[in-house]
Amino acid sequence: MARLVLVNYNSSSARSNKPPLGLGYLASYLKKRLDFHDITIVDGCRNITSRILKQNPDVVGFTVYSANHSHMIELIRLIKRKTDVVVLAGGPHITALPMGLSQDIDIGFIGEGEESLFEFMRLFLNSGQVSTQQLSKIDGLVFWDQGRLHITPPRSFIKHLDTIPFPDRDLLNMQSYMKPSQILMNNQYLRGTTMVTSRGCPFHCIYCHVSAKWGRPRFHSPDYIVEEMKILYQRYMAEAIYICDDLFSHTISRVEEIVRKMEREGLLGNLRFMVDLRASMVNSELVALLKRMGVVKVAIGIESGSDRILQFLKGSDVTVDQSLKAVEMLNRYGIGTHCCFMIGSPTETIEDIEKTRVLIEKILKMDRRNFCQLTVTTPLPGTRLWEYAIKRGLISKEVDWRGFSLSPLDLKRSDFYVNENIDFDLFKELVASTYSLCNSRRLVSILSNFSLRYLLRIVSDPVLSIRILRDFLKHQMARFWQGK
Ligand code: B12
Ligand code: SF4
Repeated sequence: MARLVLVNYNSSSARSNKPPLGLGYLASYLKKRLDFHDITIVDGCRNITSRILKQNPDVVGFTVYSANHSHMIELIRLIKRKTDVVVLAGGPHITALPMGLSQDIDIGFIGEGEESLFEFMRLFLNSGQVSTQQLSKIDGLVFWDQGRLHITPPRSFIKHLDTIPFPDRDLLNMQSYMKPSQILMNNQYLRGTTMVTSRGCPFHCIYCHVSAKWGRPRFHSPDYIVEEMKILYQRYMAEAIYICDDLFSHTISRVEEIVRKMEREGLLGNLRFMVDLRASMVNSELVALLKRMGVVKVAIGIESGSDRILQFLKGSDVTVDQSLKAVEMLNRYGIGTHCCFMIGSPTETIEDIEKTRVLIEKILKMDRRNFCQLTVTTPLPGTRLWEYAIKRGLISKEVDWRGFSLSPLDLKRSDFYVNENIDFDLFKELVASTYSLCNSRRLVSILSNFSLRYLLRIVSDPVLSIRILRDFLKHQMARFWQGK
């Protein structure tokens, strides 16, 4: 019997505290369709090579992000030097740049992985190998054959998402993922985790890979969603769930049905949620529903205080005024926001950045539960921004992924800098001061969110106390070095 190991490798620079649900779905799908159970998921960054080899695998499958691409190739080379395994890779980077498949990877999986991996594993389990002739009959693959890359026709999406079982969280170290320090909502550390209720997004923001990768949105049914919530609540004892769909509120009737089902299952009031919304979709009917569901935090891509830049990034259906009104409305219902901003976009001027800074200040002053996050506009492969930047010669196609990071704290090289107006050294200073501004009210916010109940909980849990202190100090240090 063959053994499959699925790997989500986080380099120390891109460490994740959220479980790799994509691998969990792949595992549960193979179990369902093939009755194949010899699957392990190896996650994290410590001793990763020995942990993979210990499983004695026949096939190893890696998730590849642009951010971890170079680390991943190094890891794959190491594994291949030590053992003779078939190396598969899927995920956002392979999907975005299939023709850039490294020679170290035997087969790349483009887009949604469940059906393609099922077809591959079915053949592999039959004879212990899969010929290139057989591979060419599987949709959604890219592979090497005698030094040449072959790409098969695109894989069509699974029509009914509910046919995919819940991600196999038992293969993941959920105890570690669900430590209270991992899900932070309104500065309260809760025992929580993530789930996905849909795939795809109807919008086409220039910097985002999602609509290109996932196509038109598909949804899990409210029955499926609430059943998964129930498992997270009862079996994994979750207090909070971050629904990391790209856009949770596609329609109000869908959210309504979810809330009704939650009520019937006795879940209302027992779970707190964070969801992602688009400002143009926020209205009082939706916000009242979210409040009822238990949503305490909403992530919104506000991106810029300049309408000109915002429209370049997101299209003409969102304005700065609308974003501000969305935050105001959420706050009115007692919901905190996680507002995402980006600076360094093409054609952006110092005046545009100033408008963004003014907006950040306004939002932070509006409510202590508002948090502003800053990233540097980065052309990710598979996005229109990537095409735009290549076409204008702002970046090179031959990118060294080792320098890749979206974090303002890692801004060392200009390889991914796509603004033509502001000198890179000056830009670094602007990033540092805007980053500091985003975090300027953090302490006030932390202190004002301390309820007596929460304080007692922290005091009675020394591990949680140490974690909170550590996170706080880490953050202050980062601010200090940024300011320097
Ligand atoms: C939740 C999330 C996170 C979480 C958790 C990530 C995780 N461990 O899964 C956190 C917050 C940690 C995170 C971090 C980052 N993320 Co993120 N994230 C997402 C988000 C919103 C959902 C991921 C998800 O669960 N999708 C649902 C599952 C079903 O899809 P999936 O994981 O892609 O897996 C499917 C396929 O890709 C494929 N597949 C995946 N792996 C494999 C492996 C094999 C062998 C096979 C056969 C198939 C296969 O099959 C799976 C099932 O269909 C996506 C957007 C999106 N909708 O995908 C962005 C997204 C993946 N993230 C993105 C980015 C940029 C990042 C960061 C770089 C951000 C940062 N500033 O650091 C880091 C990188 C992390 C790293 N490890 O290097 C980009 C990736 C773009 C790119 N070219 O790499 C995305 C696409 C969003 C975007 N901006 O466009 N992210
Ligand atoms: S950023 Fe959000 S709204 Fe825009 S295309 Fe991506 S997922 Fe959709």
